[in-house]
Amino acid sequence: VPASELALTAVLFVSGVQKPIAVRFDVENAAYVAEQAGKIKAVRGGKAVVWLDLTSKVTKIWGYSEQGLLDVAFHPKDPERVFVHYTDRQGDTVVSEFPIEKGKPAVSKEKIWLTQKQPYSNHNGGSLEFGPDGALYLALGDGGSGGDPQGNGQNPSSRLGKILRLDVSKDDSAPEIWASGLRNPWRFSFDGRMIYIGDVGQDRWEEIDVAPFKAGQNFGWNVLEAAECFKAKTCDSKGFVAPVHVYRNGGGKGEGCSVIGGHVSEGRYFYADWCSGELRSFRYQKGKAVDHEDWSALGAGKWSQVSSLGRDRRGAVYVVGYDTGSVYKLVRP
Ligand SMILES: [Ca+2]
Repeated sequence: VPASELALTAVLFVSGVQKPIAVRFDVENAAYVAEQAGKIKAVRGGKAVVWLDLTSKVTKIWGYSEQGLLDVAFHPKDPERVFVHYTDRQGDTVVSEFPIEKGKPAVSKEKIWLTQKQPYSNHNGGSLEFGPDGALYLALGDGGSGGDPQGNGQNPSSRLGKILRLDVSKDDSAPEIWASGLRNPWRFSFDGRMIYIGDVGQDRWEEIDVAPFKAGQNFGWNVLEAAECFKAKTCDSKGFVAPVHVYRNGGGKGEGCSVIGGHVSEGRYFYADWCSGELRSFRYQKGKAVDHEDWSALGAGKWSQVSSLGRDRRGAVYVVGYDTGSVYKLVRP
């Protein structure tokens, strides 16, 4: 038992939610759980109550599909603005905003900021995060299928395979491409002036990128899968940001199947894997991932299929269990 396991324990935060994919916190640090089928539930006194129902707008979900409601983000300063990221009834991406009036979102006043055609049902990205500059950042996957057949990751005129920046302080902003060369960055987060991206891998490698908060960086997909050439035997990796941490995936032979990017708390970056339910952390130091720790034992009998991690406004980390329909909070005992 690593010594660090003694310093954290996982306590049940809320249960009885259906296929949860995110836990988020508003300006007042009140918690909300987003369900993939389209409901956002407010957690009040340990109970989850429907707060915003987008079921009629989002793609009907099935099995372990990658569509539906994907994330929710509360404006960091304005308590009357909430943003959502989902795939619609046609399977296309929508990022929109609802005004919050007297604590309730006005469902009829949806403002659509972005729509994006999706060529395949998978790799829709998901994350919605406010950056240190106050703009809203969102992740779009490479469009799907396998291997990025359309070459979207490296196509500077496609929004797919990118992280986009949206200045929501102006009424009529258009999204700009902020980072490229990503396969399916389901979850990314900011910590100070750094971005941490969990980029879900193809045949061999799950990847975590850590980079300065700076526009125009290219993370290599699909020339590279993590640090390896993807299709060609040799390739030119010049100009691509190399991952700081990778692990093997694939067919139960690897360590997992899909990285779930997480959050930094007290200097540790926590992340998980969708299949294995593993929860791990590292510290980012001078371009390297160091002090790797395995927290998976905290989840024994508690969660399976981790879909997301959360961080509240005081810095505590949460684990979202998809199959178990529950959220756990990591606390110091
Ligand atoms: Ca990469």
